[in-house]
Amino acid sequence: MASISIALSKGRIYDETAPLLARVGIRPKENPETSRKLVIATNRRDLRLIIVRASDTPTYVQRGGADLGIAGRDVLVEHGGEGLYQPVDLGIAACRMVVAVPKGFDYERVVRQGARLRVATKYVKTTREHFAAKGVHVDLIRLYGSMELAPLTGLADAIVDLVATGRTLRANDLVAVEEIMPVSARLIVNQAALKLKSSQLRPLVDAFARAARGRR
Ligand code: PRT
Ligand code: MG
Repeated sequence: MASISIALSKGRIYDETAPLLARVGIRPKENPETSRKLVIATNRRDLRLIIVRASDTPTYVQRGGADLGIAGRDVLVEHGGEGLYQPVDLGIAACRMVVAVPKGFDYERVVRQGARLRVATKYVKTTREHFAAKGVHVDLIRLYGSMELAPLTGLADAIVDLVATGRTLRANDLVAVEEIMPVSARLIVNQAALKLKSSQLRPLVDAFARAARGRR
């Protein structure tokens, strides 16, 4: 049997994927959260887990570094999704991508008046497309994390980031003024692998789909 691999990231994605893996019958030999190994064997001799940065998952699967992957819609939209099938919305790691501004900042007025908006985000492409569609001129400031800090320090007028409970925004006196998209994690598949290893991959994709339905 050919060897197959699933790329996923530690933290939120692994936490919420672990019960799905169990339901699909995949038992990692080590806990990725505590192990330093980046390639983790499982109870299935033909299947291993590849531990990657969340934003690298689509790249690994697109280029065949992994056959399957689990990635947030935020990461997939920003990547573009070329070379990937996205057959299953797993419904896990749910949140929303929003535009947020400091409390008291009149976002609607800036948009109405067509003023330039300085927006900090790690989702540069998604953000550019969102504001282009609205006809709003933006100066994009690319950050790699802690976007919430940008408006507090005068670096930006607004941010585009993910919100789950809303606690982080509140703690930093920011408010969401616009939803860009609802986000959850999807199962992704390398298109060539699905053809070449279809006898192994098709049943796995179906099993993930059933496991995801089961958790709702
Ligand atoms: O850490 P690294 O740089 O490797 O990558 P990452 O930070 O993108 O990874 P991780 O593990 O933090 O997130 C992985 C995926 O989880 C994301 O790509 C999303 O699809 C999903 N997800 C779901 C979230 C959240 N919910 C979320 N709340 N990712 C991040 N957040 C952050 C958000 O950016 C903000 O800073 O949590 C904060 C807001 O949370 P609340 O609950 O205070 O609103
Ligand atoms: Mg993180």
